[in-house]
Amino acid sequence: MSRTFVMVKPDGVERGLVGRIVARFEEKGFTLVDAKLTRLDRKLAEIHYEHLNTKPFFGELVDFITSGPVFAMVLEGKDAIQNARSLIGATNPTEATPGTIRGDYAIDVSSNIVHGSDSDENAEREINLHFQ
Ligand code: IDP
Ligand code: MG
Repeated sequence: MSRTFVMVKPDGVERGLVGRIVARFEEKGFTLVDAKLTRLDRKLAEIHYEHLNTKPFFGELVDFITSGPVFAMVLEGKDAIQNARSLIGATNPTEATPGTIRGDYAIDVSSNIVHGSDSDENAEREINLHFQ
């Protein structure tokens, strides 16, 4: 068993998709171990996405993720990071397979509905960052 950090982004919350997205993870077999509706301040968002701070879209990314409430979760299950990433789908929704969350609910890479940790060490870092 391992844990991952998943967050419904402001577009998903605004579109009323939180319940459906949580259900997708529960149906897959994950256990929800912690969750909160919250809003990231700029500093927290910059730390969350610090690995991308040299990218040209970094400012836009921080603007977007701080633009409204997010729904942050800790999910537990076997191979949690990999299983969550495969359910979430490719970063660019154009390449995300139908049946994945991004494949079914998103159309634009800059508002792709959901975040999921990409490695064991980032999962631990993100859980500690958002659920102190
Ligand atoms: P991930 O969310 O699939 O792990 P990352 O490479 O960690 O993808 O990028 C974080 C977020 O930054 C993506 O989910 C996406 O919303 C945004 N992003 C990634 N690449 C681009 C881009 O080329 N233009 C605009 N936004 C991007
Ligand atoms: Mg990532």
